[in-house]
Amino acid sequence: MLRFARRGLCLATLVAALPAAAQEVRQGEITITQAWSRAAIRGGSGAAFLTLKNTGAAPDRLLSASSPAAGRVELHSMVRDGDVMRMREQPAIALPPGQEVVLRPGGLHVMLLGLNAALEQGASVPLTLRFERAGDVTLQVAVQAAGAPAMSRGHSHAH
Ligand SMILES: [Cu+2]
Repeated sequence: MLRFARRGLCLATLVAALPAAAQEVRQGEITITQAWSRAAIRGGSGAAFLTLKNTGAAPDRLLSASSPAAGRVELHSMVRDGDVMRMREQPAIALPPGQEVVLRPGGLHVMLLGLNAALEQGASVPLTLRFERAGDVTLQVAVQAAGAPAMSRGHSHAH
């Protein structure tokens, strides 16, 4: 890193690109990449996003998630209701064999409710995912700026 210290622009580019490429986690046939969350305040709620790839030949499902940082963690989707996008809890997220499922703003996400500490930019938060076949895995979710890729208008965190 020191070698790049004088090249301010390059360093900034590297840092900005880091969260997306920071970590690849494998659990059984499931590969998890690009785990990130937006910054959020203590007592509020946040959302975590990640990419799940089922490299196996059998279907799997993400059944639930948990985190010591949140009082409760739910799997959510976004559904259009007239002009407004609303969040809906999902009992599970299907992971078809050979396919990639992307949790992203405006779509599927892992909802962190009742944060017991602020999610601060640059920090990371542990998140445990429970898969039907692959089992449990804990990974670190990189916290990005609160304004990082905008979530769809109308995404309400009021629960
Ligand atoms: Cu949500």
